[in-house]
Amino acid sequence: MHIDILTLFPQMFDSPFSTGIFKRAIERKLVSVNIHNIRDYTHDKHHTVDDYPYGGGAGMVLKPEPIFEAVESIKPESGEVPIILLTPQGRLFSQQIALELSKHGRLILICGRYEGVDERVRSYLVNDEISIGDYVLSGGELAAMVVVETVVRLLPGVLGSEVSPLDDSHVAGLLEYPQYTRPAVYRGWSVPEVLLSGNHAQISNWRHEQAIIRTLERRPELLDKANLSEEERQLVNKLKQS
Ligand code: 6GU
Repeated sequence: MHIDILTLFPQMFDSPFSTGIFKRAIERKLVSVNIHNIRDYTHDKHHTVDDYPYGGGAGMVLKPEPIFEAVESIKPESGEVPIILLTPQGRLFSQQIALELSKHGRLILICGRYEGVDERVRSYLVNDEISIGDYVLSGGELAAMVVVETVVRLLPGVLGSEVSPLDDSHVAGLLEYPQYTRPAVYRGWSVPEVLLSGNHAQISNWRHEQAIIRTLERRPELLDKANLSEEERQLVNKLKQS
């Protein structure tokens, strides 16, 4: 997958892309990322990227020309490429949206600025708008990193064969079960007996039940959307009554 990111703050992307699974994925050519400075697409002496809002009001608005020109210079002539504006007004990001984006060979992300982006960018340039949650960031950069990280770890080969992203919380629609490692007793606190039993069927049942209990306690609304079997639904109902 190839990802282009348009931003006013390219330096912000230095460290996330040079560490961890990202660095490995880039080195193994599973993904490539190009960061473009929107300011490089201005033509005036002062490299102006924003201007006062028509009609008045506080804050500055990102001008349309540099953003259109940046996208036009990197976008291939043909093919459906998602051109995504990161903005608090976008659709709420989720694992499902990440999965959908991971199926494309290319993505173009535009980091907006909280105060605003000229509406013509929305109307005539982008074809998707994403927000990462109901809170305010000064710009779309951190949101773009969240989206890119979530998408990249879904690409084949990125995590290696030993871990499947399909087991993660939110993929099955449930939160993950509790995990333990050695020592078996720490400060008098013991690891649940069943995990030491070596009985794989029992362990699997316990984990599944814990995932359901945890989801019910912390994020009950997720259970309404989760794909549960009849047996699991009965367990949920039993737990709700107790
Ligand atoms: Cl995508 N941008 C900004 N500025 N704030 C946000 C956001 C995006 N998502 C949540 N808050």
